[in-house]
Amino acid sequence: VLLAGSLLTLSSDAGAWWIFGEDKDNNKKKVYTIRAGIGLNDKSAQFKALEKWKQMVEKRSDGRIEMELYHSSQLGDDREMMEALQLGTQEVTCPSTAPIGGFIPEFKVFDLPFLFPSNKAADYVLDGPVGQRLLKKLEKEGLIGLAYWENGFRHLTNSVRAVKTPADIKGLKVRTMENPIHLAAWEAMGANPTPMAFGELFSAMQQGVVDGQENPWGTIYLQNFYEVQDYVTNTGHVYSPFVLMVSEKFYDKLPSDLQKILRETAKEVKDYQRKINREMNAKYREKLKDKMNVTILSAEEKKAFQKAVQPVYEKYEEEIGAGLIKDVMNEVEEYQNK
Ligand code: KDG
Repeated sequence: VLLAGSLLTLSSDAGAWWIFGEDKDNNKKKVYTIRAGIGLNDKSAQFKALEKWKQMVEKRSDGRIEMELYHSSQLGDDREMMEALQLGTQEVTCPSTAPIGGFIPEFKVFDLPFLFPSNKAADYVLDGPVGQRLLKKLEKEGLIGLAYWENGFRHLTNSVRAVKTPADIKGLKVRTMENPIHLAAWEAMGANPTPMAFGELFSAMQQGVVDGQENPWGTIYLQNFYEVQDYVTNTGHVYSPFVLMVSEKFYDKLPSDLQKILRETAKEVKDYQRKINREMNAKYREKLKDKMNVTILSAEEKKAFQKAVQPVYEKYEEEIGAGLIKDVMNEVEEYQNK
């Protein structure tokens, strides 16, 4: 009776009724804002894919999710952004797996040198049971892994000399991502590696704090690294996956239909992101020939680098887990025998 009474009172006053109706509507249309940040710039395949994802999410959620995109480490580096996701002060980021190793040790498996023979083999493992098992582990750290996107095979650039053999690497100061496996691999190849956030890399190369770095062709070109680096070699020493992830604190607040939209669209955009990333890496590899001294190693020459980093597998076997390394290798083999 009381409720009916109050409704009656409201409806007898046109203004109050309007507010009541509007309020109900607002509840249904609560808008959630996602701030998505990455380290690469707005020309990267990663950013183009985020733009596509934003369009899809905003459309499918009928405007109930709004996405703001930030590039070039505007919101911080990979590690800082993951920490912000944990705190719930940022909603989405897409780091390389390398810095994820500092949160979930098992992720270090993907950064073992020369693990994946091709990006198709990487797709098979990442989208398969082992990759998905690891994504799930992120939840322990307050992070929800939505999908693996691609950074790609990394190649060494430097400002000192052309690199054709591991001996040419001796003494080069190489910037690495923040990951002990990357450090160990470069040490094993004779370099003098220094971990550093991506946002500091260009000026570090410009000022000679480091001699070199390693990243995929697209990044070397689109971040203008050729302006401060003269030599590049197709070392392809490691394949870097990206993980598109969302803050669990934020995700838990979303109604389930919106959670589903995020999960589904992240997977759909994955194929687009990988496709344009591969096209860009192929295109910029050619374009770099006009900008840098490019050394292309034969399969035989690459073996010397592979041999040099072999001790890294033994060194990290215990920390990563011999079983996990084996699982990944078995899936790579399964892909190759398909
Ligand atoms: O947006 C991704 C970057 O933050 C970073 O992961 C790029 O490969 C990278 C690097 O070298 O730090």
